[in-house]
Amino acid sequence: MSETILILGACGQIGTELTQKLRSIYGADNVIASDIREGDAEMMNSGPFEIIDATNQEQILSVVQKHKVTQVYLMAAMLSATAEKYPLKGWDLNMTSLLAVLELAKEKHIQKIYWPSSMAAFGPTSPKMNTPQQTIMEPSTVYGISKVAGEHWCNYYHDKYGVDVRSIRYPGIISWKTLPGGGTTDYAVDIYFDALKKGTFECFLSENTRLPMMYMDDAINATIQLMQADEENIKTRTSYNLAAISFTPAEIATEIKKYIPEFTITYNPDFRQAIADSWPQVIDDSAARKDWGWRHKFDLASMTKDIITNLQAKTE
Ligand code: AKB
Repeated sequence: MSETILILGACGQIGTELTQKLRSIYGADNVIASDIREGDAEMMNSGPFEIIDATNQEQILSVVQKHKVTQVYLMAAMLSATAEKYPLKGWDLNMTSLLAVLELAKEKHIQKIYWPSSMAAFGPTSPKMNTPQQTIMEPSTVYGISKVAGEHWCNYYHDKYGVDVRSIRYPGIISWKTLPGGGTTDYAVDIYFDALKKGTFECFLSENTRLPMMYMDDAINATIQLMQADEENIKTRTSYNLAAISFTPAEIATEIKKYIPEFTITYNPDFRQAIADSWPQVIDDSAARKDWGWRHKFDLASMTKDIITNLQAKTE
């Protein structure tokens, strides 16, 4: 069956690259990008685009009906650091948008939903090493609370109404095409830009803060692979743990120095340190590997090489 896909939050860090990849697979006309405001020229010119406030169920429904949408990827969200500053706004955006698309699926307007959860769904009482798929989940951030609640809503709509909703607990996602905004793992993106531009970087996390991370290419492949998996292979309807690499600011700096020997890093931890300290260090994603065949491709060395090569080529 042919698919028509709507991406909510298409202009964000993951949405931008997800839109490009889905357009290359399903055809540009079959992937409708949307966001609360217009995107850059590439986004606006590469296929259909609609202005949608992801918390407005009526707006979503009218675009779903206009384009006969079958699948929705809900990528609009307020990330951990920003949501700590605006707790109720974070909760409202993250929850209202999810409940809006779950309701549309319940009413059979759409057939399949993708919704990202995060490692932020874990908290200080979760095991930090090899954090299991199922374990204690008592997050200490608003973002994390919205992710745990969202996971349970997904599971509830699946069990109660048969909604085909699929989800991944993303680690920190590292990209060079579109910058993230408002996350605690953003340092691992900013560091590459500052290394190339200024030769130095002030890190808002301390040198030995180990966090699970993943290169964007792997994250996009995992997302699409999960959405394309046969329904009988999806055994988890809360959200799947997903992992690739775990590193500290000191380790990423060492890797960057292989390309930019004069690069220096300083540490000035701020409020984001407490958020990072509440999260896992290494995640066990064996359920995703077993159920739908997830494998990551990039480690810290290959990711760094790819990012630096691409950023250098862009500035030449
Ligand atoms: C954040 O730092 O808030 C996000 C996440 C881990 O979900 N990148």
